[in-house]
Amino acid sequence: MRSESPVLQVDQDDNEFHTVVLDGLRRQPRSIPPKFFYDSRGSELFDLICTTPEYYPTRTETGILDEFGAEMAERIGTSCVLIELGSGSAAKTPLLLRHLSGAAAYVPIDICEPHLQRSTRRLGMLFPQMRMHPLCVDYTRLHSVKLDGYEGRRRVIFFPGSSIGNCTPAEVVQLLRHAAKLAGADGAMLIGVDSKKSHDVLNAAYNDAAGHTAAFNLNLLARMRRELGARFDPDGFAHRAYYNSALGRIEMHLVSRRKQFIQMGGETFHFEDGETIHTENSYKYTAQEFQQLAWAAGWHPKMLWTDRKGWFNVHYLSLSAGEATHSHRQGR
Ligand code: AVI
Repeated sequence: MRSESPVLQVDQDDNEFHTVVLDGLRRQPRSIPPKFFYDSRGSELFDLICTTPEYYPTRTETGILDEFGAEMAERIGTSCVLIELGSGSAAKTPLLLRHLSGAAAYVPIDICEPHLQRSTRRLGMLFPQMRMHPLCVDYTRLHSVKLDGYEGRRRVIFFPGSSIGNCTPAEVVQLLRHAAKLAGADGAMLIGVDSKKSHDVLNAAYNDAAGHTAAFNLNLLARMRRELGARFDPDGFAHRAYYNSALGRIEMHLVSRRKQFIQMGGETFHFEDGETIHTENSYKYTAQEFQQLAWAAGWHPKMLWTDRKGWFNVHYLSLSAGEATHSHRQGR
């Protein structure tokens, strides 16, 4: 491996989980943001979700990257610095990195340090010539990321997996603005976005028969017990996920199976039977809806690749207005 930097921690707040959970339990309706799913176990469960037959986004996006990775590399420039947000296990990254022969560096950014270490090691072995520059930070705090060096190289933000769908539309615009700042004047972005489609397909994707999505959702409660000393019966809650068509999003909730309470930090939180903690939104966008958000954040949508069924889009955004625009390309 050419040069593997140690994982750098950026601006972490050890108490954040505690503060945010208490705050989320105090509010009505109750909610805890999805970034807290991703402890080590949660990240493993997410990888399992991605292997289920129902969860189509991973294999669909993988197919697009496999088919069009070379074209994407040509658009972003093969000698760029590739900055991946929420890199996780970086399973799809080789499909792009294999075409970036002259890349200055690969900069994975992820909240989960063990995951970051494992994936950086694996990619370092696959691409020994490439500099690995991992950063352990929550990508929703992108504004706190400073990346020095790499002058004269184009910076390209790679954000696959449709993780952008876990932000509200207003947060999307803010995150895309921060990404534009990090990318700099002639920067670019490749971003995977899940599309609107049949409600049956969407509902099945978040209610897989193997129960991995349920375990992923319920793991949040296990974390609260283990890490925050929260006291309650873990069997007292169940997983619920459904497509909210009015808002164009999947919603995930933890539903109280009966009247009960959670004790934490000296406070008691009463739950009615059927009351929920809202744990995740996963927004789905048509190509045009997403492009509107990109425009609002200062990006120029220049191209998009999609699969045969149009279930998933990978958008190419540029900060230079003058760059050529191409219509979209659909997979086989
Ligand atoms: C990471 N993110 C894009 C996933 C999604 O589809 O919203 C997280 C997930 N939640 C349940 N299943 C997958």
